Amino acid sequence: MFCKLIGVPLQDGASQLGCEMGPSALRVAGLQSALTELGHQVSDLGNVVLPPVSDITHPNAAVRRLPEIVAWTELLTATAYRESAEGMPIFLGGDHAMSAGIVAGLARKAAEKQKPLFVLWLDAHTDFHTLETTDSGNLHGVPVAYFTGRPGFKGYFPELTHAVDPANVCMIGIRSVDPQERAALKESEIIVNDMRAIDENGVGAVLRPFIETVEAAGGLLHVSLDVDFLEPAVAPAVGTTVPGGATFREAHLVMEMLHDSGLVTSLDLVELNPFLDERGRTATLLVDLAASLMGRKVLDRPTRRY
Ligand code: EXY
Ligand code: MN
Ligand code: MN
Ligand code: MN
Repeated sequence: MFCKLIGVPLQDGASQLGCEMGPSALRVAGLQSALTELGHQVSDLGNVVLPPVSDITHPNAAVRRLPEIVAWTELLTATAYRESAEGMPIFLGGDHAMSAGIVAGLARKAAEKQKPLFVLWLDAHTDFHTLETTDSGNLHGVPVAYFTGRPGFKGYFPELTHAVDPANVCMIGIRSVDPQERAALKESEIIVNDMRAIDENGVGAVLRPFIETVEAAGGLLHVSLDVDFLEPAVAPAVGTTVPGGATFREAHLVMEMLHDSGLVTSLDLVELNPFLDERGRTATLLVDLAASLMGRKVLDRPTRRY
C-alpha cells in the first residue's frame, strides 16, 4: 500500500496547548519505519502550514480561535481532497478540530469517485457541538457536527460541498457527552456505541456490523483515532482524558479487524499531546496501533474477510 504521512500541527481547537508537537512525536516514535517494515511504500509529505488568517467573530462569545480553525479547515479540506486521489493519506495530529476539514475533503473526493464515505470515530467524546451549542468554545468539540452538515457553520466554516451521511458515522468508546450533544444525537442517525456497549458485547461484536455495512455499500472508510478513546492509564498524553476507556487489546483488536476488512482508505491520529506523555509511551502506542491497522500480526493466521 502506498501511504502518505501528512503532519497537521494544529492545536487551536484545544484548551491545553501541545498538540502542535504531535506530528513530530509520531515521527520520532518511528511511524514511517513501522509501516515500511510491513512492506508498505511510505512517503512523508511533511507538515501542512497554516496560511494567514482573516478575522471572523461569532455571537457565541465562548468560541475560541475561530479565524485559525476556519483557515485550518479550508487548508485541510483541499489537502485531504488532493491527497485522497490515490494512496492512503495518514494525517498526524494535532487536535481533533483537524478532522473537520479532513473529512470534508475526503467526502468531496468520495463523491467524485461515486463511492459513499464512512467514518469510524474512536473517541471518548462525540465532538457533535455546533458553534452555538459549545460552552467551552474549544472547536475540537465540533468536527462531527460540521462534516455531517449540522446547521450553524454556514458563513463561518467553509461551505461543505458534500456532507457525510450521519448514518455512515459509527462512534465507539463514547463516555463523555454534553447535554446539547445528547439532545442532538437523539435526533441523529449516527451510530453511537458508548463504553457500556463494549463492556456488554465486546468491541468485536460492536465493530463487526459496521464493517459489514461498509463492505455491503462498497464504501470508503476513514478512521479517526482520538487518543482519549483509550484508557488514560494506557494513553496519558491527551488533554481531555476520561476514565474507563478502551484497553490496549481492545484498541488493537479494532485495528486488526479493520486490517482484515481491507476497507480502510484513510486514517487520522489525533489529540496526541507530547507535553503530557511519559517517555513517549503514548506516541509509541499510536504507532503500534497504526501498524496493527496496516497489517502487523503476531501469527500468520488466515485473514478473515467480511
Ligand atoms: N464536549 C466537550 C467540549 O465541547 O468542550 C469536550 C470536547 C473534547 C473534544 C476532544 C477531541 O475529543
Ligand atoms: Mn475527539
Ligand atoms: Mn475525545
Ligand atoms: Mn480529545
